[in-house]
Amino acid sequence: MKSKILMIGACGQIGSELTLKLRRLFGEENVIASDISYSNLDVVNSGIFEIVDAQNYASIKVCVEKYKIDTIYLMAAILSATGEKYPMKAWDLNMESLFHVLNLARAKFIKKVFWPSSIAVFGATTPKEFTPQYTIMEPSTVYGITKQVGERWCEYYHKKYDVDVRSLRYPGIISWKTLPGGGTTDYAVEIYHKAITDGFYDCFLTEETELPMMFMDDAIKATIDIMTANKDAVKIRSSYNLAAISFTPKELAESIKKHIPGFKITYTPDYRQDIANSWPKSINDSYAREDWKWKHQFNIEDITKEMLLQLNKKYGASLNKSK
Ligand code: VAH
Repeated sequence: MKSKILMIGACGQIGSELTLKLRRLFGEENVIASDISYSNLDVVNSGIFEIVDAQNYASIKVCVEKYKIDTIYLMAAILSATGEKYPMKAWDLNMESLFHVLNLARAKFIKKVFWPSSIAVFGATTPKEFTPQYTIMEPSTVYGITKQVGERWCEYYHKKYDVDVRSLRYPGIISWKTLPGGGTTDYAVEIYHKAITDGFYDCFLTEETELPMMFMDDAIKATIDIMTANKDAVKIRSSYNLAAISFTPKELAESIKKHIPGFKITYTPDYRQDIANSWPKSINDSYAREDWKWKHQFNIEDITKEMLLQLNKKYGASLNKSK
């Protein structure tokens, strides 16, 4: 029997694309999208959509019972940069939503949970190159703290209550369909938009700030791979390191210049530089590659080519409209 999926945070950067992909894979009628507002019309208009408050247990439970949900993807969260502006809001949303979903699974209202962690669980004292799955973790952002604590609770609920919760430590995610919101890696999305609209980008990180990154299609594939893997293959129930590539803003700009020779970039680091400095440069995801055969596909040139192709279409269309 096909899964009945509830996507919480379906209007967000990852949630929106995950919803559209799952609808194509499992049928629109089997993927219920939800968020706190109707902020992504592609998602709202492509299938069943419900307003669900991720911080309200009853709000989630009503939706689970109404549609006989058996699987929840919990994609609602406040990310690193915004979390530093509103620390208690970030703690409340990121933790309350996780407990509600884990408790629904513990009470057997649902069977399976996906919950995203992040490389933000690592801190300045973590080895920065090829960061291992098991190592020092002293996150210095509220977002990173919620992800570290969340991983502990996921593993606890799995061991204590046999909850089938699965998780990935996402790197920075690059996509063209939905803008990211409030992340430190958002420069790697903004730069493509500005390269097309302005031919210029003022980057909020320094040119040599190397960070782990991934194209959205790879992130979506990894998420579906781990959620469809045999239960016994998912040996790590805190969260798996997940990697594709790493690059600096300078390297990304060079990749764009191959397509837009006149593109110019300047660097004006802001408060997000301190966050980026505390994160790894590259990630060792050998456990994911071994346990459930993870393999990334997109390198920096593939990403730049696809981002510029799709955004040129998007802006070209809007530019034509404005004429
Ligand atoms: C952020 N995009 O920048 C998120 C992500 C690894 C970074 O968790 O906060």
